[in-house]
Amino acid sequence: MTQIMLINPNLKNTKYVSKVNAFILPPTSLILIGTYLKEKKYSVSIFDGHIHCEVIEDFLDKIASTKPNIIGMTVSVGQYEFVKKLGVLIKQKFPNIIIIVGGTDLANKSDTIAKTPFDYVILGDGEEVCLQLVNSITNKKQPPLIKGLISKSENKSFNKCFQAHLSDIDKYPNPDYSLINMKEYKSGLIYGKTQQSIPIITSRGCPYKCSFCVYSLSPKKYVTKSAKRVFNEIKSYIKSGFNDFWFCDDNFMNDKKRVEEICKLIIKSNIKITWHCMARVNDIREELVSLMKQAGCWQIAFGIESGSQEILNSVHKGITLKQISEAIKTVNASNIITKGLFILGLPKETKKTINKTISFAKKLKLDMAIFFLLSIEEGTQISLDYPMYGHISTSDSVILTHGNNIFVPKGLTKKYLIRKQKEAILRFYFRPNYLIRQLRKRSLKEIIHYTKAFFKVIRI
Ligand code: B12
Ligand code: SF4
Repeated sequence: MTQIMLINPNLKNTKYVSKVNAFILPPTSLILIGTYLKEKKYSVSIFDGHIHCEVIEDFLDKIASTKPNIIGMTVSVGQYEFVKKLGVLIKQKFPNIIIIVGGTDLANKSDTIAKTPFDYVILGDGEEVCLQLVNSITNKKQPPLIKGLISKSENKSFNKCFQAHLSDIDKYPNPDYSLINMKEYKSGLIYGKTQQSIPIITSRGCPYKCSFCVYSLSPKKYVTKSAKRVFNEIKSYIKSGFNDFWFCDDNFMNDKKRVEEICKLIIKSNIKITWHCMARVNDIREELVSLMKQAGCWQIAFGIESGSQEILNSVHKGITLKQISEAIKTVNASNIITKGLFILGLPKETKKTINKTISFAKKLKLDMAIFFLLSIEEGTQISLDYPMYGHISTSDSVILTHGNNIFVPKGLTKKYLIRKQKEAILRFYFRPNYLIRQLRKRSLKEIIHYTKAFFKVIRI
């Protein structure tokens, strides 16, 4: 019988987990792939290195005891070289095991499959492609010639154009969280109201093209699950004992009618849940926010990026400072927590625009502000344009940024950016007015939790 072992090839204490030690999130992509294969009667297990592995050899021990025929690994941002290294070790010790890899970041690599230890690479949405591939392996047939699949026998290089995209995401089964032990994960009160917040993907892609984002060059079309389907998924989790959720779509509120329907279904059914989401400020409407609050929404995170209109325009964010101020005011009025995500050091940034961003963040009456430095991701518009505006500098001493490849705009230095990031955090959080507002809005448990996290971040 075909035994499939899905692996999250990360170690305990990888940077973004260990530095702030605030959260460990479930491997959503593996749960989706695993659920679909399980529904098709395959035997599937998920092994998460984030939870169980101190060193790379720990994966080999687990593989030896699980004895799979097929290993599927997900490649998250910054993990490609590690996954290749693990692939080589697996092939040395278990040459007969077939290795399949998938994940958004793969399509941005310029490798050819022949140079890797992988037997198959899946580009784009993996459900259908993986099922067809596993069927053919099980039936000892040639791998199918389908979009999204690269086999060892071909000498193709990875390329966005080969990505598979699902158009109907309603028809897939509700993700089966019994494939993992949810108790081993923690949302850290950053990604949930409780420690076990279930991530729900209600859409794929995004119709916007912000130049620092992977969607700026992606051919992926924006697709959504229907409101009924989303509600059905929520009910299935409630049955399993979960009532706190994170709609982790990049742009949850893009289809406002759909959000309204989801909220109405929740309110009508009288279920008591809590949830949070990420949205764009231009989608905020007073009546909709009020419905969201009634339906259990406790936090909305906004990509605000900059306090300078020129910088916002130059990264094609498609929003104005006025829209940002109005949206935050509206959401604050409904007593939903507002979280602003900023980037310091975008192309064309100067000392003046960075200071503008910090002052703007303070003026907005946000409940939380996170100041990232720009890490240039492969496959984004910025990754092509950046040499015109500055250079990349590697650093290990950067906080709240996963990649080490920090962008430094012309006229600024890495040291200056790191100093400004800490200054931004201090100036935003150390204000009497801010602290008084938070004491009124947050529970004692949350205040203690965030204070601890704050000091951890500041000490780095
Ligand atoms: C949740 C999340 C996180 C969580 C991680 C949670 C986790 N458990 O891994 C946190 C907050 C920690 C995080 C951090 C970062 N993230 Co993030 N994150 C997301 C988010 C919002 C949802 C991920 C998700 O669950 N997607 C849903 C699943 C269904 O999609 P998927 O993962 O692509 O999986 C499908 C396919 O890729 C494929 N597949 C994937 N794995 C496998 C494995 C096999 C075997 C097969 C067959 C198929 C397959 O099939 C899946 C189903 O179709 C996405 C945006 C989004 N909506 O996708 C961004 C996103 C993935 N993150 C992104 C980035 C840039 C980052 C950071 C680098 C940010 C930063 N600078 O710090 C860090 C990197 C950390 C890391 N090592 O991954 C980018 C990735 C860009 C890229 N190059 O691909 C995204 C796309 C956001 C964006 N719009 O730019 N992130
Ligand atoms: S940054 Fe947000 S709004 Fe912009 S393209 Fe990416 S997901 Fe869409």
